[in-house]
Amino acid sequence: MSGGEGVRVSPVVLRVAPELGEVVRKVQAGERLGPQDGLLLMRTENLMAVGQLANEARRRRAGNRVYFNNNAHINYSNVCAIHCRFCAFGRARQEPGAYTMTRGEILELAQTYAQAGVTELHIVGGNHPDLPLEFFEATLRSLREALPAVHLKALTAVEIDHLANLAGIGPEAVLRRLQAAGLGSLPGGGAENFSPRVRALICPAKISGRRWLEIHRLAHGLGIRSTATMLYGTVETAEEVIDHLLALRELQDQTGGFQAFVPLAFHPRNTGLDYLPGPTGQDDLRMVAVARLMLDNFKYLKAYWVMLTPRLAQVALAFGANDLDGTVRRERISHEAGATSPQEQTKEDFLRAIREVGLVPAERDTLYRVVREYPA
Ligand code: V47
Repeated sequence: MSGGEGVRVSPVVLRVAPELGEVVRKVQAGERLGPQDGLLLMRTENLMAVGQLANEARRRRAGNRVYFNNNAHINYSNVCAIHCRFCAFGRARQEPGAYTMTRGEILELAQTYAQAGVTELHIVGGNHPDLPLEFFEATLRSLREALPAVHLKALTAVEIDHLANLAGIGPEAVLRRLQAAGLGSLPGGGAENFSPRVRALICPAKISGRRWLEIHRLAHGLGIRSTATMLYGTVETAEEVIDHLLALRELQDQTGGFQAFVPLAFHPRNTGLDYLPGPTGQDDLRMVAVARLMLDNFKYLKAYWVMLTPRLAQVALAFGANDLDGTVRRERISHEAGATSPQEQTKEDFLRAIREVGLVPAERDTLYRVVREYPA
């Protein structure tokens, strides 16, 4: 963050949370926060003070617009060769409930969504043991030919790594081939928490955090923008949250290729970690606020209503978030893990949620170009 002007942190913050004095000073001076500042923000009992600081940082960095888009998710297959303990979506090939869509089915569903006006398809699935790179090239090509105006945000770094292994080539070559076939950007899934300790406990067979970052770096180098995420509410410590955010901030300093950050609230139901309670509502808000304060080089921070519920996502707009993701339409990954949010939000739902809290709605495309502005 640069320049201290415009930060209006109420003196009440300092009175009720004196331990944040140095952090408040840094935010006001536009100084970058370090790991110890992050830990203070994670640990202070005064969540409202953290929220107020983050709200001011959001206002200064990104203004009063709150963004959303008209998008749809297509989860092409739940067949997955790695069995992450936090996931309720993945299935072994022969397991009841396993499904894989054909290219024709994906195209047909995409066309239905396009008729409803979507500008983005978010296409992700499991690490399918026998869907080769050629399947994804052909699928993206048919989608691009049929729907040239729709942005294809497809395949997480985990799937890119898997396709590279199947094809016996490197991830950069995979990204180049997919880009030539119509890939527009990479979604942020699969980051979880980068800590090797956390990964060993919750997703031991998944690519490392280092590999996830390397694939996003390669994508940025090819001009493919991407999203950053972090799963929270499993077994991570406050230090591991801050380290994850700092790793994202460092890569963003180097490439500028991340468009947005999305904290993902763990949903335990039907997962191998169903004995965990999952994050509290206060954890959800703290994660949004801490991310806004630590990620000073990210302009957009999503309150992902699918995992937060639309009501808490609206509250998160006062804790540093400035994007509500999109209409989504049909989501399986968190709903299979117990998410209680609806399957879809309409444009009117977003307009109402944003206006009710005095902010200004803007419909965007995937690359954050404003498609339509609305009065406050
Ligand atoms: O990759 C899986 C996580 C991700 C669970 O790129 C879980 O703009 C909570 O990545 N509880 C999928 N989280 C969602 C995702 C996403 C969502 C919205 C926008 C963007 C973007 C990306 O959700 C998975 C995994 O990291 N996840 N299981 C669970 N039980």
